[in-house]
Amino acid sequence: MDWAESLVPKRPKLLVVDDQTVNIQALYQIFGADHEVFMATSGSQAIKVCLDKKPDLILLDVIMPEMDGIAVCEELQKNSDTRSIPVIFVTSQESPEEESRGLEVGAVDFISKPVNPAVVRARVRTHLTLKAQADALRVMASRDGLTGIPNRRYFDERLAAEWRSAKRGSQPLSLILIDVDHFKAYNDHYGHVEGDTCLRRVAKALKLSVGRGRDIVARYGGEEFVCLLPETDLAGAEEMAEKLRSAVADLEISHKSSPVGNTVTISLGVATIVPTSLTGPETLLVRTDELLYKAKESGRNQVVA
Ligand code: GH3
Ligand code: MG
Ligand code: MG
Ligand code: MG
Repeated sequence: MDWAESLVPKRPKLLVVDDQTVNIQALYQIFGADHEVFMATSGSQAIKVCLDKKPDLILLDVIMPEMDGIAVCEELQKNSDTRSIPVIFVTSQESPEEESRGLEVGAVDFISKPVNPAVVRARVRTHLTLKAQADALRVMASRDGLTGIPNRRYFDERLAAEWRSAKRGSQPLSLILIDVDHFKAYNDHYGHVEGDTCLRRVAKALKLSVGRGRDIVARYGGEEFVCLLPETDLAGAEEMAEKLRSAVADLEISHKSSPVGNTVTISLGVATIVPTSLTGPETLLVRTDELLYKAKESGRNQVVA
C-alpha cells in the first residue's frame, strides 16, 4: 500500500443520493460491506445528510425532481464545510453537455447507470485516495516540519484573516513574538541535534499553554515563535506572555553556556492593536519586534509590552 492509499479511512463514509431506491440498493450492494453508506432520496435531504455526516465521497444522481444533482453540487460548493467533498455523478442519460456541466459545477467524475460494480468501486477508490492526499498535503503545507506546530505560512494566513475580522468588529488583536535566548550558544555547546530537540520541547510547551479557541502558536522561523490572540486586550496578552515565559522556564532545559541562568529561557514582545484601514498587520509585527528587542536589551527571560 502506498502513502496516499494508507491515508484513506478504514471504512470510508459514502453518501448515495438517488430518487429511486432501487438505484440506492444497487450501490449499497456494492459498498455496504466495507463502507459506511448513508442514503438520501432527494437533493435537499442530501444536503442535510452531508452537513450532518460529513461523508468522504458522494455518489449523486443527476436527474431528480425538485432539486437535481447539478443544484445539489452548486449548493455544496457554496459551503466551505462541504466544498472539498468529492462528488461523482451517476447518470443514465449521458450527454457531453450534461457531463461538462457537471464538471463545471465541481463534480470529479461521471459514472453511467446501470453501474458496473468493478468500475464504480475502482473510481470511488481513486477519488477517495486523491481526496485523502489533498487533505494530507494541505495539513503538511501548514505545519512546521521540525516541531509539528503551525508554520509561518499558516500564521500569515491567520494573521491576515484575524486582522480583517478584528477590523470589522472593532476588536483588539494581540500578538506575542517569542525568541529563545542565547540559542546560538546552546547549539555551539550541545550541538545541532540537541538544539533541534530543545526547539521541539519549547514548541510543545508553548502549544500546551495556548489552548483557547482561535488562539494559535506558530514557528515564525529559526528559534522564533509567534502567538496570535484574537479578541484579546493588552492585559490579557501580557498575562498569556507571562504564562508562556514561565512554561518554558519550567522545562528547566539545561543551558550551561547561557549568561541568563543555567536553563533555556525566552524573551517576549507583546502588542495589541484595534485594526483600522490606516495600517496593515505588519504594523503589529514591527511593534512586537521592537518590544522583543527591548526584552533582550533589558536582560532577556522577560516580557515587554
Ligand atoms: P539572542 O538571545 O539574542 O536571541 O541570541 P541567539 O543566540 O538566540 O540569537 P541568534 O539570532 O544569534 O542565533 C539564533 C540561533 O538559532 C542561530 C541558529 O543556528 C539557531 N537556529 C535557528 N534555527 C534552528 C534550528 O532549526 N535548529 C537548531 N538546532 N538551531 C537553529
Ligand atoms: Mg433520478
Ligand atoms: Mg532570533
Ligand atoms: Mg535567540
